[in-house]
Amino acid sequence: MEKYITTPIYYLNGLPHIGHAYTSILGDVMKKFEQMRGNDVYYTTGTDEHGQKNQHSIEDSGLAPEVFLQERSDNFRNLFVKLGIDFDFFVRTSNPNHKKIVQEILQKIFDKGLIIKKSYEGLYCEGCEQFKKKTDLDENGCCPDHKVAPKAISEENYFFKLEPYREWLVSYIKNNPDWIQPAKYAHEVLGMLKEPLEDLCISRPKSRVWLGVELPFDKDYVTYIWFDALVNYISTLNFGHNQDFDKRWQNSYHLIAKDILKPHCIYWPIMLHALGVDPVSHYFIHGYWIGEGGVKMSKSLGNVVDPVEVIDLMGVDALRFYLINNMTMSGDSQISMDLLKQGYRMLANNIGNLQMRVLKMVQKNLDGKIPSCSVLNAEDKALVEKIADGFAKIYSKEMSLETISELADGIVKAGDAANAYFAANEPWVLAKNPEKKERFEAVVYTTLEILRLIGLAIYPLAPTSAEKIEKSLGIANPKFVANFEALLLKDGDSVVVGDPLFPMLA
Ligand code: ME8
Repeated sequence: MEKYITTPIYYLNGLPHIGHAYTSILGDVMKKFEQMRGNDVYYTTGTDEHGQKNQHSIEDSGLAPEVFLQERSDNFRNLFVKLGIDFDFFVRTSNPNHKKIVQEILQKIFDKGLIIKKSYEGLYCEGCEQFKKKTDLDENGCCPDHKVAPKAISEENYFFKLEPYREWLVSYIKNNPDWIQPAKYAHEVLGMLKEPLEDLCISRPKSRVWLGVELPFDKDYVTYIWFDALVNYISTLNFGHNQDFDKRWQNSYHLIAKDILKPHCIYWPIMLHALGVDPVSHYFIHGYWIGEGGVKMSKSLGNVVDPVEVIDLMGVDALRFYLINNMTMSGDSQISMDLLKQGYRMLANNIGNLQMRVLKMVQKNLDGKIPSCSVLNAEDKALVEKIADGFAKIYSKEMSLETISELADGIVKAGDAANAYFAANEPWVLAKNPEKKERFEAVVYTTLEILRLIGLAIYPLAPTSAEKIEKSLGIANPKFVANFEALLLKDGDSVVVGDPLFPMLA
């Protein structure tokens, strides 16, 4: 099946942090998970290069806009490459094809008579790039996310009427309970739809904002950043110029954090509906990584964990695993260097040590060769099969945030079970007794086979480690396919004792 996974495209007013890394890693994990199940996935991430917030950063930098945008966008792209993120296309909204499609869509909606011009007064939060209602603000009259009072703005602009679509959207959400996941966010959106929707201001006068896509029907204006940015999800598929557009769009997944629920789950489906296009098939919405001080990490607040520092300390896979394993489904999740180190040690003790201990035993006592599975007793087999079936079950589920988090949990549990089995059977004692040779071989085979299954299952989360695990078990060209048949390790194959998967931290 053809599938399409997207992340938000990130603003360029700061450096990428753990929050951005997380959503883009999550998309990559989902892509690999789907690929292991035989699906053909197109995955995009990228940068949002227009609007007032980016414009002010360019002005502050003193650089030429193209130079600034290129440099800042490359920061994201380079980090994502470093994180092993296998995107198929890196979106940049400054791309001429994207701009052309934004203009075509605006013209279509304008020609349908859905856009009007009027003067407007409102409170604008530059951090959100959105007008705010008084009821959206905290007790100090500030934006709850950015802790800054929005600016009062009065100007003539173009507007897109949302209210005529409200009833349709409410029924769509109610009739498609899996559309917005987790369900609490669907309820949140339904809450926003209780009141009539204000007209969406879709333009900005060039006198205030010059960094944007010019309106095709008025040269004095640029397009509102959200109207432009959301279109990336279909301009990437070359909407309006691609006969196969529906093939991907009908199995599409938007990954976002809860900060951008309203533009994604209200403006975007309405824009598409006005164009006669179905909404995205699924939204997967996650919470925030909360930094020190207990507030959302953000560039504007300056309390971010630097992903490059984490990679330099503990490597890509440990960071990827930590993020997937520790984002709670119910809300926000704490992150700090100390917590990351704890997560690293857990991986090192759980999978890393086990792998090293058993491989060294094979090297020392079995001439480096994998023993035969014929010596396994019923208990050994039951353990391997239980773990294999557990992974098979997870890999047969509908893809969701929950499934991916269950996968991380299943890996840790399989590692725990293998460690408990290893400790209880004391192969280091068996190895010394020639009469127990068969039992020794059975314990070693069982442990190696569980490691093989873990290596397969962990691939989406920790691809380099997965490859290392499989290769250490004598599988020269590992294929990462969701086939969890048990007892496939071949006797006589040679194990390879390499460096530890997760060495002691400096
Ligand atoms: O909103 N925890 O860009 P943005 C978890 N350009 N995820 C986080 C996070 C945190 N603390 N901080 C950021 C924009 N993110 C628009 C999007 S899409 C058409 C346009 C992640 O740079 C998360 O995915 O503010 C969040 O939704 C996104 O970055 C916001 O990135």
